[in-house]
Amino acid sequence: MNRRKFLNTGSYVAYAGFGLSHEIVSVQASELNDTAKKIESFKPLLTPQDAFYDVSRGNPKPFTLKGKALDEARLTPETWRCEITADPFTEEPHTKVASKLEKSLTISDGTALDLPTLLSLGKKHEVHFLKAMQCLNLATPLGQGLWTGVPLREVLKLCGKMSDVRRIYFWGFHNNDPKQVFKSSLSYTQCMETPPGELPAFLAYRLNGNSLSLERGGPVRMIVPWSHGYKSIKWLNHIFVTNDPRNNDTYAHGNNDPDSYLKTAAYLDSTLEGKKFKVGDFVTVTGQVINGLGGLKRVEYWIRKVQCETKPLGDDAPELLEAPWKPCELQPEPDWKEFLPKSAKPAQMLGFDQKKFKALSWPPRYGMCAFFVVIRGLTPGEYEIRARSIDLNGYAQPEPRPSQKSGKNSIQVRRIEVMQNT
Ligand SMILES: Nc1nc2c(c(=O)[nH]1)N[C@H]1C(S)=C(S)[C@@H](COP(=O)(O)O)O[C@H]1N2
Ligand SMILES: [Mo]
Repeated sequence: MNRRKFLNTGSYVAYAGFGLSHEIVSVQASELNDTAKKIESFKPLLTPQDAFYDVSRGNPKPFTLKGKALDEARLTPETWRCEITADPFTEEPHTKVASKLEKSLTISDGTALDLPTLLSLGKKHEVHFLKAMQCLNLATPLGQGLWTGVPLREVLKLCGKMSDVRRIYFWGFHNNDPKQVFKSSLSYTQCMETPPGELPAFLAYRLNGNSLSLERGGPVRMIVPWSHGYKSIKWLNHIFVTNDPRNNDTYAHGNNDPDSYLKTAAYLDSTLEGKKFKVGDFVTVTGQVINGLGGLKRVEYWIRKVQCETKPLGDDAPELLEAPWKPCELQPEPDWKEFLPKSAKPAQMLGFDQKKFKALSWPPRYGMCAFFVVIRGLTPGEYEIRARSIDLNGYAQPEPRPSQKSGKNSIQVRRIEVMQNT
């Protein structure tokens, strides 16, 4: 980072809070882009396929298969097939009649969906979606990608008329071992109808403009734009419609909210943790913020001086709620025409103004971007730095969904030390 540049272009805002005074080196709008480019700890807006943090069950993990085993698992573009079948299940009082499909698609009768058929559906129905992949149970975003594919509802139409269907399940290759199956589901409505400006659940075959890698769940993976990662099933090979209205996702068994939406939340980069600075140094705080269900108003930070024995603060501690939180900057929106793979069309992007090719919100809905703040003037000592998001309803993280089993969004803290110059 170029400190001179900050010094020359920043206008300084000073304030005092809780006996602590420091300067926020504020960045003028015209300088935002230049400044952001110099911050080395920013994660890229589009995560390369192999740089996603991986969350996969299975033993062996499907992406480690090779050669004949890979063909037998139907995990190559030529061998990939997806079956679509109906559940004959009935049970009083909730499921009086069984679901039906006019036409099932199965491997045994040679009708299962293959990749050429899916790609040809894509010529008419393709969608692109910039999505933050976030595990409901992890406090760091896994990555962000531009996912491309065909809406699940268009694929279901291949089966003709559906009747008495209230949930749609899907799962992927699991070593033919029922104990390893990882499945997820949507309600009939969530599958068939999409709110204006949003995107439907879709079968993705490209990521960042390239074929979806085996490690990221290729040849074909489900993407559920609004939800946490557990709905986005990798190595997809079965779609199963049922009239059982209950949610029986694999994640429901783990005490998780099985119909969660992504949470609006700020996540601090871990690079700051334990860092030592000298008096007069610029302290650059960075992280990533997800624009979730409640939208995003801003990201804030709070820095306080601490002693070794200072007790940790709960997210509802009065000191924290009443602290002098100050706004952070968001990484600027890129020039999408330059930035996105050529194949991405604005008309098929969630939350984009189709004529201007700009996101309707920043970061785009269910996407994320980096945030930062530059601080100077800290006196020697140890500090805690926190960040939180404020949603469009005015709720500060982790409200309005403090239950961490509907997504990890507790307020993160990093400790740094400022040392006396010797
Ligand atoms: N088939 C299958 N799909 C899966 C999983 C899995 O274990 N098996 N894990 C899910 C979970 S819990 C998450 S958070 C995301 C992680 O996606 P990634 O590994 O591409 O980052 O994949 C989801 N899809
Ligand atoms: Mo997950």
